[in-house]
Amino acid sequence: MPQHHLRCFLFSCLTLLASTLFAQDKPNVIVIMADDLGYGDVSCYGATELETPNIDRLAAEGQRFTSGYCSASTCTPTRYSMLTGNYAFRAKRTGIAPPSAPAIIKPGVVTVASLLQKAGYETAVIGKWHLGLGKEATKSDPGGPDWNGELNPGPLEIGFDHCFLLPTTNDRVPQVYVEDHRVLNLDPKDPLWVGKKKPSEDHPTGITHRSSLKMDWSHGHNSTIHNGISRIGFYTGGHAARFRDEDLADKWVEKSNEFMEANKDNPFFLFFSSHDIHVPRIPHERFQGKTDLGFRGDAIIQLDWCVGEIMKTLDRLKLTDKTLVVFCSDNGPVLDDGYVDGAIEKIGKHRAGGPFTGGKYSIYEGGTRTPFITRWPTRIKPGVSDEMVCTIDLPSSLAALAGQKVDDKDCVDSHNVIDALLGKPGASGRDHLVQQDNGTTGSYGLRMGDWKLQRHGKKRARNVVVEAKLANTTVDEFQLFNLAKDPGEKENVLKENPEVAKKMKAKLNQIIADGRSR
Ligand code: NG6
Ligand code: CA
Repeated sequence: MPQHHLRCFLFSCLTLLASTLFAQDKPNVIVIMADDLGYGDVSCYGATELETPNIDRLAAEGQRFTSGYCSASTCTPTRYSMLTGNYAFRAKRTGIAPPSAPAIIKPGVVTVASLLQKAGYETAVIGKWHLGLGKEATKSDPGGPDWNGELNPGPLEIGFDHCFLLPTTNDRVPQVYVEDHRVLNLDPKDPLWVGKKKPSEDHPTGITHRSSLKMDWSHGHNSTIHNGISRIGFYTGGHAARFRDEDLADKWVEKSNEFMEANKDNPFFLFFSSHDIHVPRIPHERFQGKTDLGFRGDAIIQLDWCVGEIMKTLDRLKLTDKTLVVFCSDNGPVLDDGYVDGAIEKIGKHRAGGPFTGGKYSIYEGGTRTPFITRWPTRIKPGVSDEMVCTIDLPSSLAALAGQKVDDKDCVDSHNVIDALLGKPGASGRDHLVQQDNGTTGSYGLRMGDWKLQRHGKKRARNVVVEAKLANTTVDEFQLFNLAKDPGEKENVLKENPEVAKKMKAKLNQIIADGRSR
């Protein structure tokens, strides 16, 4: 072999070796996203009426953030932003998705999953999706999910190698699992039909068969009945494919264990998308009655169990030291979200939003400030961080961790806060964050340092805590709060601080108008 060929050959070998070593150096990443879990719902964030030992252990071994946020106070927009790194208010139809919504994130859009996939990770989402499946509607085709055929596009078209899903959210039809592009266990002789209108005069619903329900509804949620619970939307067929609500958490853990085991020798990214503690709250029988808070509290215990099982699997596979775990929520708490499950009656001393006002659907802090924990034993020194971080920052931050460059045109609101997430001394989080609700009211929050500006599109604030209950109130269009002195956003100090208010109003307008904030 001529000498320069030999040199070339040796150089290629070294590069290959280096990239293999580097790939092994990349930590696994698990994002555990809870559903509707409030700041005060777990014991390491101050809950006293129940105990969450596994989530507490995660916090004790990692960083617990006191200013950890999701970007919206409902599910679909937070999940859209967590994956794409773009504020949901910039895109149409990113509000709560109906059962038959087409895929909201279009194929090829850069996501946290595609960035990590490009960095050599095996990627999976397991659990609740609620970001639509299937094609866009056209004149001749209604679009949306083809339940009996290919459910495409979906997660596999935006960077996930595998998915095992609850397609929407469990108070919406249908109660089936979707694995990759298909409904699991579907019998072609019993096709699945999903629609908005009652399929026949005698189709049993939550209205016609109310007395047969195992959990009554309080608003909405009165269409097709499955497993004794009436839902939003109608469906028929697909009986062999239907699951029991009680078994969801076990299934997410089972599938996650399979995925981690299969990928124990290569870097993986797992988005563990829990359905707990969203309604209908139907924890497995073994968790029912575990708390005095009713099924809402019991569902928190079930969520904590899931976290414990994932940690056990990491320990067993000797992956704990090689894995960054991020624990977060998709929006703040709600008590009655459509079913009569005792959440209000049994609340007692429990404060789901911790010291904050507002919850799900709200731009008060309680709507988006949620538990947020990072753990990676070999890299993160245990502690508590007051730095501001948000689920929308995961694409840029995790890309940086995996050595991937994020193009300027992508993830336009995702800040690289990886050093803050890893708890590095002196590292800062974001200096501003826009908080949105479901995106339908024109209401926004803007936090900058200790200041919080609220802009209420319709001068109505939803789900504000009054005497531990969540209620709607009428508010001024603009309000300003000093969170350092008044974390509960009780005293509007806008009149006393006109300059701060002016600056923040301008900043909010600018972030919206610029189309980007990174
Ligand atoms: C609301 C539902 C609520 C819940 C929410 C979505 C009614 C009256 N309310 O429209 O029960 O399903 O949508 O929650 O139907 S989320 O966490 O998935 O965003
Ligand atoms: Ca939610």
